[in-house]
Amino acid sequence: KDILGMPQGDKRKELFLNYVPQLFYNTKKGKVLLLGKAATGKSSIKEVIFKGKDPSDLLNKSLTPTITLTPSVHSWLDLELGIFDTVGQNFDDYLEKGKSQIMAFSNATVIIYLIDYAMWLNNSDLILEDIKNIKEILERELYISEFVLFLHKIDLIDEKNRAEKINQIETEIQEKTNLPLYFTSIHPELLYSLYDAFCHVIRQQSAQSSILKETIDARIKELPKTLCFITNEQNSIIVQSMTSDFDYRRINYMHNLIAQTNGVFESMKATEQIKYFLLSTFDNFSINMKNLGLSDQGLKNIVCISHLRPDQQIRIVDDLSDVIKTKIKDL
Ligand SMILES: Nc1nc2c(ncn2[C@@H]2O[C@H](COP(=O)(O)OP(=O)(O)OP(=O)(O)O)[C@@H](O)[C@H]2O)c(=O)[nH]1
Ligand SMILES: [Mg+2]
Repeated sequence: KDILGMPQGDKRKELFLNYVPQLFYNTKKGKVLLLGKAATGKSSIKEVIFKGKDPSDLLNKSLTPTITLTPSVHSWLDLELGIFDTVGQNFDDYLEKGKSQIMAFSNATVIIYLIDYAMWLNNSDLILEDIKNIKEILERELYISEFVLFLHKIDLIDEKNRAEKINQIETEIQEKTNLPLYFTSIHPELLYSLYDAFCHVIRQQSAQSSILKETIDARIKELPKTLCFITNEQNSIIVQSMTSDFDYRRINYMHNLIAQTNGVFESMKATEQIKYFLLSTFDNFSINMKNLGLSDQGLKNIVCISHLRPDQQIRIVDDLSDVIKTKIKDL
């Protein structure tokens, strides 16, 4: 050994070579901080997105309130994401200078402040005060986190006035905070809103995510009534793209159908060599699911739903999965 206690000669070379993958491996780390008052839905969001929990179960049977700051690590494409689920009841502690604040805020890449829709109606001043305080902490402590707002539980807005109400709230919050704002819900019919928001926030951090999104957007843009998405091992949607003529009210129906089909596809894959799963509906939709064979990269299936003929759609999905494989492996 030399004076630093490092082995000499071949042993040293071996040690170095063992470290090479750690030095050059492409995984980036990220930290997502979930903030918000008690019962705004932080833990529910974490369970749905990162643990693949059934959102209907979480709506029917609530989780117990979080009692200590709970970090957990999840892989998300090329990112290793630490999710910091905070204690709503102690929200004010995070605003005070001290240990809780440092644990929560330090090194956060993204801070998501959750606004409960009902609370916004009754107590918007308190919420705006929280947001102002968080902004001040970021400026004072020179944190460079991305700060975004989720207005959560939009299922509680009457469907007839939802679009209008959302517009109105958006204008008001933008005027007062000038922060990126997403409208979300874990209600099964609106779950896509949560996936969309999350994918959007994470896209800024993940090279893979932006490449996948650009690739799919470009490939499907001329296709008739098309929705295409990619899932990970937890069956969470990590990238989603659709054409403007795709009726967004059908997204939920399609997600549910795919979720059911997925179970069948999985058990068949376990015993048979299945390449595609293809369905046709009476209203002329072809639905096609294919395993990407990229589990090492955190990707599972590509799913495409469109008004194409089944054979045309298979070609598109094949094409897309080939392009995706090359691009992901080139990263
Ligand atoms: N209607 C509706 N309820 C939701 C939604 N998301 C979560 N909830 C409900 O909100 C309540 C609180 O959810 P939690 O996820 O425990 O909230 P939290 O922010 O983690 O709360 P603390 O741990 O106390 O800070 C539960 O009853 C959930 O079922 C949603 O999108 N819509
Ligand atoms: Mg919680």
